[in-house]
Amino acid sequence: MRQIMVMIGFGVFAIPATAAVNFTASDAGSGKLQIAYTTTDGDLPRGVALRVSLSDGARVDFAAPVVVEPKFNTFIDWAYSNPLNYQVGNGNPLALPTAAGALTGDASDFSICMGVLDQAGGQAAGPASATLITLQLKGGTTGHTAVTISGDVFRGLSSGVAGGEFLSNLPITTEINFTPCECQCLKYSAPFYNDWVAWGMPACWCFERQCHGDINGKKDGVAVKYWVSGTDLSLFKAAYAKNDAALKLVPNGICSDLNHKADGVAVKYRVSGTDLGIFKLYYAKADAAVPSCGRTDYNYWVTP
Ligand SMILES: [Ca+2]
Repeated sequence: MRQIMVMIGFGVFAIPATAAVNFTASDAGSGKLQIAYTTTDGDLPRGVALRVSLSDGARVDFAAPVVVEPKFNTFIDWAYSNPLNYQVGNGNPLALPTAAGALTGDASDFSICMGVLDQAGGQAAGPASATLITLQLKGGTTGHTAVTISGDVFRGLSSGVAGGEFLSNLPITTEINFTPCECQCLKYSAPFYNDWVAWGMPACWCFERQCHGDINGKKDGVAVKYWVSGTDLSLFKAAYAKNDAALKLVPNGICSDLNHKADGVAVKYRVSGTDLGIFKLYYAKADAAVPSCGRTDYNYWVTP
């Protein structure tokens, strides 16, 4: 009888013989991504393997709690990375995107891989519908990210579902907004991002012409006002050729580090001869000769 029904289904209505899983991805607020699914015809998934890609430099917050549907209790990649103390239920499903193993840090591309085991360790089925996972994302270079979820073909099928012949609606894309904007004036991709963090994220590094010698972020002067003025020269002199400990004692001393590097021949200084060369180039020059630093490394400019 069932066979006849299936045949009728194929012949008349062209209904596929495979079960279907519909994934949804949504913005759960505060930078959280929530992935859910529903099944359409009674066949239940036994595992999922999804690949997640975040645009605009957004990343999953590796240190934040990961909330997972409790029936999905088996995280193979976590077990792979923690072979000595693994038990069912340990860890979370975040995994490396193109290699076996648990995720090791914040990432823009990652996988979610999890399965369902019963008390005896045998493969069991997940619910007919579930909020699969809720993840905390971090803002990247803009106040939003496009999240693309596809089947993880490194681990499984393009449907993203294991346990039967499932069709799914993957890939899907959703937009997550970071409100208020969690992005910082400096992009994560800036080569000097780590130095910026190490020096307490000085706002002056995000002045539009700081890299060209405008240390105070202002045009000033007595007769003619310049972006790189006598005021900047005083600030520069105060910070020049100081070791890090001494530089930290100079108010806003790090603002005179124009190339955002420690350099020098014998001894390396944050505010070095290289910075002096930059400073001279733009000192007391007309506005047109002191261009913007450009947005390659910056999300937005800070004004003092
Ligand atoms: Ca200035």
